[in-house]
Amino acid sequence: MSDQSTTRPEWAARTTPSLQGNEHWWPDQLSLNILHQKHPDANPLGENFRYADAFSQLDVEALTADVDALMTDSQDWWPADWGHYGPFFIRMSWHAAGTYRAIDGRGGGGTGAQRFAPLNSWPDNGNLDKARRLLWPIKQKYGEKISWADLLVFAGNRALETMGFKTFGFGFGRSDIWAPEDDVYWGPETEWLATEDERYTGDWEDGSRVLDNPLAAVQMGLIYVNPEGPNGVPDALKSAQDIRETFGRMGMNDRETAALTVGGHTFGKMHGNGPKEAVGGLPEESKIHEQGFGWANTHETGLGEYTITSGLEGAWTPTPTQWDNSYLDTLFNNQWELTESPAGAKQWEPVDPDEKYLVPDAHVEGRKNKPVMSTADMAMMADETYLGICKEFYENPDVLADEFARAWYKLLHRDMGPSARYLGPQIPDEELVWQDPVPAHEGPLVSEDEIATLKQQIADSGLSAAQLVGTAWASACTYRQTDHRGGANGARIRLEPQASWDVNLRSGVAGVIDQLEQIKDASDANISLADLIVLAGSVGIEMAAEAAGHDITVPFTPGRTDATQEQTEVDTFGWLEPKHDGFRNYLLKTPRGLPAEHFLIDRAFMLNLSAPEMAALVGGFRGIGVNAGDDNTDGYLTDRLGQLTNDFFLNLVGMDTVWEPIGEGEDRFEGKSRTTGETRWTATRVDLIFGSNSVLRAIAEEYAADGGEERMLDRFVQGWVKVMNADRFDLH
Ligand code: HEB
Repeated sequence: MSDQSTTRPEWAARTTPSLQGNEHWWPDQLSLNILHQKHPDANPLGENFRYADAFSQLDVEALTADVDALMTDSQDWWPADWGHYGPFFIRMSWHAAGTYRAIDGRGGGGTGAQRFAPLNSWPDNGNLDKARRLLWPIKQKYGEKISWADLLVFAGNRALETMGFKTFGFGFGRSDIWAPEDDVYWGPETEWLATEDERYTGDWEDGSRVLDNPLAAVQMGLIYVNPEGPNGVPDALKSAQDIRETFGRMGMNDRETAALTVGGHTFGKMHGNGPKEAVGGLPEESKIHEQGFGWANTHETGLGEYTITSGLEGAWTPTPTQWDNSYLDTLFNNQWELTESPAGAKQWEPVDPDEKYLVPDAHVEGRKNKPVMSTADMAMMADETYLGICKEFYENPDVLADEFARAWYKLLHRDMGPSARYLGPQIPDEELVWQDPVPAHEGPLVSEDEIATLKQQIADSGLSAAQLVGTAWASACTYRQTDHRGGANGARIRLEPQASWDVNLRSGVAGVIDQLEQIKDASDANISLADLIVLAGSVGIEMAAEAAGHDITVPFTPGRTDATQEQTEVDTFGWLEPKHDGFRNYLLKTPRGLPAEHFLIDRAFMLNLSAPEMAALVGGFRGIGVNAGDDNTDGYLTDRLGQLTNDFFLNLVGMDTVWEPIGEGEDRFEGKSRTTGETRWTATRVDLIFGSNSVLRAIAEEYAADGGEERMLDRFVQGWVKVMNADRFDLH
């Protein structure tokens, strides 16, 4: 494995910007880079490329036939075990999708991120560089019509089908990124597979051991758990605990977790037939002539029977390229003892197994090997709950097949959001609650005249601009581009769990929605409450702008529908709760003790906003008075509250005010007149960051300067519409 302490070449210090760049001098400085990662210029397909259009030209049957042929077309440079690449591809797809975590929606196979660091070099992704290269001729043949992201996930799905398993279906539609993701927190460690448990608090003993939020893997560089047991200790019960927690973070329950593990390890083998030391560096640090290949193995031929990947060695079943019930048969009907693989990894082998459990060698004709289990596999038997489920699966293979098919489908598609984003001919009809379904729109869209009437009724309702804007924002701002969940469509803000979220209670959202529902009920227009909430936001903005002397119209696109409570997965929607929303100066708590401004940037990222759009929205909201909580007036740097103005920026960047922290922490501040010393305003870190951070200050100055209010309004409306339509997959 790679040695992280490798000395850097002497020239590196003179070229690599990050070494002597700003991040080196001021590592704690707020970085806005994550907002501008996907620069259109970085996309070789061009700014106007739409994957859905390119995909519509794809011959899916031809692609499938080519993938099928590849499965058994063993290449000398990486021979297939048992002449079938299927299991290898399943592992590749599972590792692509399996980085997904429900808490922040990050990870997953939706972007093809496995092509880039750090994922391409994670120890757990060992030798998957070869799996992707095996697929290259197919990617080459179909070009832009099939994204890498789709191909990496499709290959494993198809692999299951070629080995006799009936999958639940498949949705294409994942478009590629072109550079590593910079926004993902993978953990605090700076060393691969560090075992100091830096990401945990609490202890095993009293059950208080907790994995840091939002992480979903036990060690840096793993997808989930350590196969050899927690930190390499072969304790199957503790392994079960780790499995439960990490799979739970992906939104998988015990049954789904057991089905995935049993189903997955019905296929293929582990690789560790040689000394670990024979394995070279990671792909991202490979020599230039190695062309991106990592894990060069100097043991014997370094491939085929000598392959070293995880270090564990052996197959789980005697029929590793065939769907059957042999995993549980092998697990339940053998006595297991702890042994070591040739690479020194701890694993379990049967004592005197019956001949029928022996596994034909993957490469050597005539040789037979004992099956093996990892400690994580033993967890399926050691843990009472998993054991009960697995017994049921063992006795009812059809139940296993159905639950594995559904869990696998969920695994591959979970990060794609609603099924409206799926493409292709293999999408199942069944609606699944984890897809956050909304009803189809029925009947004619609300007409321009009806919209005008409704807007007038909203304006006459007595609701303030702040209430209208705040409620529309509350409805839409749950969206996250990481897994495309949340947003205004469905009007889930009136359902559980949203209706009970602290931020919504504090903002009086329910009262506003009541009034809007009355307007809706009294109207003949075919408009959903979801649409009406967004329309009300437009009315609020237009009212606040008019009060400041600006005549603007906020574009509104109807077509949303209202979801039911049954269509809303209460548990996992809980992860979408805004515990912080800098746009509304709201902070219930800061995860990981990070300063509040980091969470403003994070939410702006989730909403796909640029820094200028984010700034315009924050500044505009402060003028209108959209803070969560009636008593919360932090950041209202204006003498004419309720109006859409640039006062926030004007008063922030001017020299009239001196700011001082209130109390001990640097969380809230008091702004005093520089001349009289009299207190004028209070503000939070999220407010003051616009004057303190040099990049945000540059934007703030532009908005405060002559002509800046118009520019700010343009960006405000642009950002607003982006947020309101973020989940309108029908429009993109
Ligand atoms: Fe798995 C393989 C672990 C889950 C599927 N895995 C494997 C291995 C290991 C593991 C260690 C070996 C690697 C090498 O090559 O060396 N897993 C594991 C763990 C877990 C898992 C610990 C948690 C519990 N898997 C899983 C899932 C799936 C899977 C969920 C799906 C569904 N795997 C798999 C496969 C394989 C593996 C298919 C084979 C591959 C080959 O053959 O190549």
